[in-house]
Amino acid sequence: MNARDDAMAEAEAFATIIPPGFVIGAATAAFQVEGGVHDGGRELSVWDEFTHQSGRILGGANADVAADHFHRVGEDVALMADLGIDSYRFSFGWPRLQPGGSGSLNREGIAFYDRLLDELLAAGISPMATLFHWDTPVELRGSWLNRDTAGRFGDYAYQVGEVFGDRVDRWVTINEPATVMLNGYALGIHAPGTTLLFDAVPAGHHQLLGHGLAVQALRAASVRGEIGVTNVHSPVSAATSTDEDEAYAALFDIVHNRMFGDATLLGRYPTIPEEFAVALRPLVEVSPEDLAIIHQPLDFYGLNYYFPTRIAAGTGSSSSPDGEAPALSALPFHLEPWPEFARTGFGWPNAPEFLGVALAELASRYGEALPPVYITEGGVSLPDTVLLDADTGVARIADSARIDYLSAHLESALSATAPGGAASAVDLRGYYVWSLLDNFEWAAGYSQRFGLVHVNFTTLDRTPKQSFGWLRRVLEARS
Ligand code: IFM
Repeated sequence: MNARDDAMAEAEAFATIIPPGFVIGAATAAFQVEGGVHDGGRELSVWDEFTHQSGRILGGANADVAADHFHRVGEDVALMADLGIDSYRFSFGWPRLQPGGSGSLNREGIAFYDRLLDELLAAGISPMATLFHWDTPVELRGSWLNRDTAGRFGDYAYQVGEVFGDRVDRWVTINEPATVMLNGYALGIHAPGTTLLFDAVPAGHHQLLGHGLAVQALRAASVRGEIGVTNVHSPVSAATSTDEDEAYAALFDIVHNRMFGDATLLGRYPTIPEEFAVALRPLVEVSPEDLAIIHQPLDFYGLNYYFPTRIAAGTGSSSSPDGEAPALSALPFHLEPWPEFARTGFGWPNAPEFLGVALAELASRYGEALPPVYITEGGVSLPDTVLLDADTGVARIADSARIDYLSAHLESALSATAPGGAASAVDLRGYYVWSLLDNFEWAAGYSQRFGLVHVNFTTLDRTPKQSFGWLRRVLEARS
């Protein structure tokens, strides 16, 4: 057997652990792949503004072209069909569908997503659509700090539901409101770039309100698909067992995980320790009416998992997991490294066992209130290695580390949720690889490649990586 045969035999062996009916998909988001930012009546989002401010994005990159998916949608759906995924998770671009963030939907924007949905369905690929993956229209002044944005989002959700509700199988209202609040409003490394620290909390609360209003709107629009939300969870540990480290770890768990999970699934914010009651006043003083809007029955819960977090008291380095964040040094705690884990291209700890921990935390925190779960994102950025295939002489992108990452994470999730596993109470329904394509990775620009498919950002040529071949074989070989 040559190396290729070995790899295919490994993929076939791996396929045996995937339960029948378990959904395997790949994910992208509008701003990260579409490009065509001035085409088809699209207007600007806060991310367009942010990427054109100097010093915001590594290498001065912007997403004006990104992976040019807007012009290459046919080619990209053909790649998905070749890969054999069950489902594709994408996001509707808010400024493409509703330029300006109010009024009726843009016909050319509708035509683009009509085409995408029709081609997916013709290829037998089930669409999962996210309504908001960070591209707030610039006209919504104050953005998510302004409570009105939640109402605008509900209105947008209703119209999108009316137009596409017959073809989307699963709806995600909002993707990772924690990242938007923390990176965008608290630390200033994402759009809109404010460094409000704890004063950013209203941006989280308003997204949650927007989520609740969007669920109501989608139901009012009688969409036929299931409805959920996607939160990113990072299991949090204290660096030591001192009271201070424990207290800050609990604080981080609140603002990163619990604020979003508890509100959407339990209809309350977590109990705030007295010493943080002033900093987190909007959570302490929230009205029952707002919580009732946020707490909508969900058909599924979307979990994004990338890495665990270790917290220690005291100021630390100014780097967040997503880049330089000088505002971090104003906080009384910091993120400690995890030297025991290998690191991804981004420098994130590669810790598959913590995906099982994240699922077990969902089970223990939410019990009966937890609907079926989809892992709506998981993946790794790696530098490319271009190799010449010894048999064929053809250049290929060798990313065996991505194969290892994906198989270890899927294995961790499936064993944790199997009978007898720490998260056996979780009804885990699927896993979406982040990402289908190399794309625009926010503050890191084009420096972090997460794709199963390599994108040459000069020619825009697509080249499936070794991991694409592995996943294709896994998908073919499953029972
Ligand atoms: O690229 C992002 C995505 O937009 C949201 N979740 C994390 C990914 C990797 O950083």
